[in-house]
Order: sequence, then C-alpha cells, then structure tokens
Amino acid sequence: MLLPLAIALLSASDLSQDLQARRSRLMSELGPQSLLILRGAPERIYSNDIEYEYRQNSDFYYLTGLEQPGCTLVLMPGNTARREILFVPEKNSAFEHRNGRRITAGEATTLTGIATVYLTGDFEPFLETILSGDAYRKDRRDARPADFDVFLKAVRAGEAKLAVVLDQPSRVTAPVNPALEFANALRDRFPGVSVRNATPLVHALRQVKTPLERKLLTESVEISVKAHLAGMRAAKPGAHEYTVKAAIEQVYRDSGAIGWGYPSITGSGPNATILHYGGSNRRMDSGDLMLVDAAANHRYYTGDITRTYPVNGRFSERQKDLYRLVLEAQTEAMKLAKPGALPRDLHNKTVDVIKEGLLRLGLITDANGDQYRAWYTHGSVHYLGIDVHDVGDPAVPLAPGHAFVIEPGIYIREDGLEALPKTAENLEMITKVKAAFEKYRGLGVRVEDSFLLTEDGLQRLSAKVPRTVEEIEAFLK
Ligand SMILES: [Mn+2]
Repeated sequence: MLLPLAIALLSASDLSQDLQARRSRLMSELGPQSLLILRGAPERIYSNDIEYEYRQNSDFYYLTGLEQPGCTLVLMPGNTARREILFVPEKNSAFEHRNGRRITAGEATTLTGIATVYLTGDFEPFLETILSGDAYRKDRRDARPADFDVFLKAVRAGEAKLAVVLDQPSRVTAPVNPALEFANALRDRFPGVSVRNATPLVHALRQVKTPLERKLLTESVEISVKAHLAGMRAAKPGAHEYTVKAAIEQVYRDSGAIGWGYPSITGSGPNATILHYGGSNRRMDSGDLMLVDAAANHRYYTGDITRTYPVNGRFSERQKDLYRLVLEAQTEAMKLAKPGALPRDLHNKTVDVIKEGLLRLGLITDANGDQYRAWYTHGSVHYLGIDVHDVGDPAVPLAPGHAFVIEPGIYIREDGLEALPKTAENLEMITKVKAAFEKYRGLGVRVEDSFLLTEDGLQRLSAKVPRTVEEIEAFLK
C-alpha cells in the first residue's frame, strides 16, 4: 500500500520572495547601524582528500537558500540601496571541470533575490573600505557612494555594530567560534565597530515557519511517512536491521529528497533501548520489537518520526503494556499542544502519565519523585525545521507556525537496575521492582510524531504511519 505523494514543484520566485521577506524581517530587527556578516559552512574532510557531502550552514541556508560552498552574505539595513550583498566564488573552468558548476552572479540573484552580487575576492577590499569609514564602489556602474551613509556615519561615531550569527551557543569554556573570532579581529582593527551576537534574532525568526516553510516541512514528512511504511514492510524475523535501514533510505532518494535528516536509527531487540543506536547488523528474531527513528532531509527540511513495532507482526502482552503506556503519554501531551502552552507543559504531561503507568506496572515504587528517570531518560519535545533539533526559545509559548515533536519513550535496558546509584532509596526500590524488571527487561519503546501548529489547530504531519497497537498489527498482517 503506497500512499500517493504529491509534491508540487516550487517556483524559484516563491522561494526568493520568501527569502527576501526573511532577510527584511531580520534587517528591521538589526537596525540601521548594523552590518551583518554570515559565511556559508566550510567543506569538511571525510578521508584523505575526499570531502563529506556538502551541507550548508542552517542559518545561512535560511537567509539565502544557497547550497553552494564558499559564499558570504552581508546585510546593511541602513543602506538606501545595496542593503543585501552576496559574495560568491569566481567562475573557474578547471575547478568546475573537476568539482561541478558554480553558480553565476545572475543565477545567484534569481535564486536568492539579492541584486548585488560580488565575487569572493571582493570581500576583503569591501570590508577594509567600509570599516575604515569609506563608501565601497566596485566599479563606476555601482550605485552611489551615498548608499552607505548611515552605516559610515555610525562607524565614524564609534556606534557601528558588527553582527554575527554563531553556530552553537558559546559556552565560556568552548573554543571561540570562528565567526566570533573573525568579528573580534575586525573590532580590534577598526575602532568604530563593536560586535553584536545576532543569533537570537535569526533563531527567533526560524522558530516561526513561513507558509512556504510549512509546505516544505509537510512534503518532507510525507516522504518520511512513505519511508517508514517501507521499513515496516521490510522488517521480518530472520532479516537484518540493515535491510530495514536500506528500505527506508531508498525511499528518500527515490522521492527526490537529499537524503536523511539525521542518521537512521534501526534497533531491534535490546538495541531498541539504545537511544541513538547507530549500528544495523543484528538479525531480527520473532518476538523482538523494532524501534525505527528516521526522517528525510527534503530541501533542507527535516521531520522526525519514531515507531516501535513487533518484528513478527503481533505485540506480546508485555510489549503491549509498555507500548500503550508510551502512546497514552503522547496522546495526553498532544491535547495540550495549543497556542500559549509551553513545550515543558507537554513534556511534564508525558512524565505524569508515564509515572502513573510505571507504578501500575511495578517498575517504580513511588510516582512522586524521580524514580521514573531510570526508564524514561530523555526530553520529549523539540522543534523541527532546517535542523532536526531546530533552533527556538523554549520559553516562548507555542504559536501558529511552530513545528515540533512529542516523543516519549520507555527503555528497560538490560543493566537498568545495576546502573542505578546505590542509594538507600534505590536499594529499596530495586528489591521491590525486581520481578517487574525481569518481566520487561530488554524492551525499548518510543513513539514520535512531527507536528505543525497552525491557525486552524494542531496538524500531525506523520499521521499516516500506523501508531496504535491495532493499526500496527493490521498493517503488518
Ligand atoms: Mn526527535
């Protein structure tokens, strides 16, 4: 049973208009005295002189839609013209013969909506000139020097801001982020500028998906749905985990997706209790549960779906006990996913449900404290988007345009009791839960769906993957 997959082709102008709107919102937040510099991701070595498949930096992609390495974006909100400037690598026939075409300035403009495109070699003289307080003109056809007046006045007054976007939240003990290091070096050299971290501004924008982004994420999850169904059909007693993984990833590429949004997790039997199980060589037995956590990267948007199902098509009673509990936790949290709620409200609901259930099953002796953490070992809500664990401030209440998952799980890992710190309370608990632990030992269950909150309510984008015990058993029959 293949679900029909309708992916309308997106016109370049839909994308470039959306990109222009994103940059325009960012520029009004930055203010006229700012100059934002954002460079694309560097290429990275896989082995000897072979590079990894290139992946663009997420913030850079969000603002430019460019997948090509070597590009730099500059935003100057105070300019009268040339508010957006893109630097792209020069055309080079020999290089392109080996490594593929580079986009031309004209193509870059069509794709990004940025009218002013200079070459990478112009970046240095451009910065040098502007930060020294002079107007930059590449040639006489360039716009008037007065374009830069607001920013140049700020430089001369010592009030100019050099805005940077950082890959990850910098901790005090972490090595300095290259973008920050670069900005700090410029600040030290040019007395008129100070450095400003614009990461929260960009990430606040990314937290609320535009209509185009919602469409792309929906398409991406449709591909992942199809992939999960293919994986479910491939899982059989005697087959290997890698066969399930291959069936899933085959669907991604065959649907035109770039590939996976994160490495596929295909864990059977005890491997289902490993949260980020990366292997896939185990042979599946009848009686195993199979945990699959996988989703495609389609046009730089990634959903996130987890299903756990019996390899032989029928849940055993002990598997049903855990499965139904995890499902109930997710269902109850879904009911709270409304505008105004906080992600932690949803997570806390899954905790309440799971605590009650674990107590009922005899796996903990106290539903008030933290005993549940022995079996429920992770958070259950994160945002989705260009990154599978997308950026966003969890202190901001849920609102239309937010995309996220709810993914409770229970893992009765083989050494689950041994691993507990030997406190007096734990020792007492261990004695009392021993029998239940032996009953459920080795089982891991997680259920995860991708959601989009819209003006009309909550959409479960991954709704077409069987989810209840009955739906799963009927599908696997
Ligand atoms: Mn997830």
